[in-house]
Amino acid sequence: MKQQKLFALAGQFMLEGEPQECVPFGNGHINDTFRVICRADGVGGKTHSYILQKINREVFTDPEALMENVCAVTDWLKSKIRENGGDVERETLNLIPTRDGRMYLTDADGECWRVSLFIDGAVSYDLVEKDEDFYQSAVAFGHFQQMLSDFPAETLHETICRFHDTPDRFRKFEEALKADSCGRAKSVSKECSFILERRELAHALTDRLRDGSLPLRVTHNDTKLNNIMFDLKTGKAICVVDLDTVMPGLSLYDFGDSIRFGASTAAEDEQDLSKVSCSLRLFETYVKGYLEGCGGSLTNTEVELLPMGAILMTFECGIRFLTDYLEGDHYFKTHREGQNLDRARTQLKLVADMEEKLPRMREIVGRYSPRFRIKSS
Ligand code: ADP
Ligand code: GN1
Ligand code: MG
Repeated sequence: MKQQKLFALAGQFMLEGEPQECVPFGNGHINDTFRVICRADGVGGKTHSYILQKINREVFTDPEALMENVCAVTDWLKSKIRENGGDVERETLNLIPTRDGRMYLTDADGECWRVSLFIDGAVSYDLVEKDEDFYQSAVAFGHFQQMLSDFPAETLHETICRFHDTPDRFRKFEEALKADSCGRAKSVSKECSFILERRELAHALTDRLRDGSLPLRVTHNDTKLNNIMFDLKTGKAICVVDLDTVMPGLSLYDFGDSIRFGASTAAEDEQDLSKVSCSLRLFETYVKGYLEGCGGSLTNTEVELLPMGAILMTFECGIRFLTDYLEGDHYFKTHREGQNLDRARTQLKLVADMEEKLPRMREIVGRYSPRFRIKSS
């Protein structure tokens, strides 16, 4: 997109200074994200950075509801952060209103844009570089869960219907496979069989929600490592970003999605599957941090099912990537041919690996949860 158009869009928000630079930023799969650098008038004027994002309208069909959620959740978090003596400008997202007081802007093409403060001196990671970072992210996501534990969940909109309803994802996959709109099904029969053999698995969490053995909570629902910012000086995970999918859900979704992405020994789109496995060392690191961050707020059943959460979220993501591949890659952004298929393959490889490691995963969880001793069978 042309700089001039981006400058004009950014200029409609309450920014400090004039936009000087606007560059694509980050590795998200959904929204279009830019970093905008503004400079105040005069020589040596102070610079201010912002994140400008185009909300993906194919994914988020009701931007008004989405932005209401983000505003409500960030207001809530800000009051908690203040109570804890934290820095509200760096520990949660700060949305910048438009010059006419709206929280987002609709352009002439009907696209929706929003701006938030850029979190300076911080970075996000696409792969775990140090175990300590993964531990920090676990504490932060656990703490995020805890800060929202008394948020009135019924006031939140469901920004994506049935987002982590794995049986529904399974049904949609079967439909895509049947329709085979791009003629790709034949080339992925091995992957499809792997999924189809696990029809029962898809119900592992939703059945427990339905029968009341798992509590509905306010959850982030997209807890991958690059949705958390780390302070460059202290190394601490300071801010959870990408709040578009915050809505009622299961704690196991958040735990599981973090493991799926962060405990893998390879990138999400790695083509050499021999490099892909679930690191039990990283699994243990995350369990420790997450249980600490949650501060004893999880029930025994939630703790017991943490390993199952990891398997389910990985399985679901594999199903989603493969469905998107079958349907012609219209949901997740891709940067090369076959990328969604590669992503699906890594997820399915991880599922197989986690199934084998399940007894050891349970044993690890048992070690970190004194209230709960899990049999490793
Ligand atoms: P997507 O939904 O496409 O994943 P995100 O909201 O996660 O979009 O943004 C993409 C990336 O931009 C994030 O992974 C993070 O690295 C970076 N990012 C997002 N918000 C901020 C912010 N306020 N300050 C600094 N970096 C940010
Ligand atoms: C998307 O937006 P991003 O890149 O943080 C997706 C997640 C998937 C993830 C897979 C709204 O996350 O659900 O798990 O890609 N977000 C949405 O990497 O669908
Ligand atoms: Mg993201």
